[in-house]
Amino acid sequence: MALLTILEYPDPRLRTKARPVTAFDAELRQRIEDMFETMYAAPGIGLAASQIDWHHQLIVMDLTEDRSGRQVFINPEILSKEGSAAGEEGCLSVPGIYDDVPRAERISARWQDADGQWQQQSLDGLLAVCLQHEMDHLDGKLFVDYLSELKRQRIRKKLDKERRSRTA
Ligand code: K1U
Ligand code: ZN
Repeated sequence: MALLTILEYPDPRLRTKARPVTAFDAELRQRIEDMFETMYAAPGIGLAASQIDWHHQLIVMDLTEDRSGRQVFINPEILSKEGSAAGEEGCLSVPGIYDDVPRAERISARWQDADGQWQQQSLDGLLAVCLQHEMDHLDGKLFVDYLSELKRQRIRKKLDKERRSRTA
């Protein structure tokens, strides 16, 4: 297993559009394991492949505290959206920043699992919010894109300052 580097805002590679996953092989299974290890170490509840600079439609998620709820979403599609839920979100690519983002409250989605089998389910609560956040990553979109330009400027400055003090 390997800990992978998570790209940080405003890295332009985070804007790359992810391509579909086509090979459901041992290499993909290893990447999924590495992404779970990286997400747990961060720590986070979700991670999109775009964040580790692999631009394919792969997401891992675990909303449990005891790491018992591993979920893998490959080539996900949202079929329908209902309601609205504006909640506070964080992002491992924008460390230490939390803000409200407007999301659909319930979604119906389909995706492939690690064996390539199609799954379809209605999702709500944090699972629905997290999947929308991670699917934005696959589209090259970040939660800060929903905020004002002034907030984004402040966030860029804060993260720059933190990076400079880390490397000093
Ligand atoms: O995509 C990411 O960067 C992961 C992100 C997912 C997410 C969180 C909240 C709302 C929407 C999407 C995170 O995991 S941020 C960290 C976090 O939420 C968390 C960390 C430790 C324990 C519990 C939560
Ligand atoms: Zn994120």
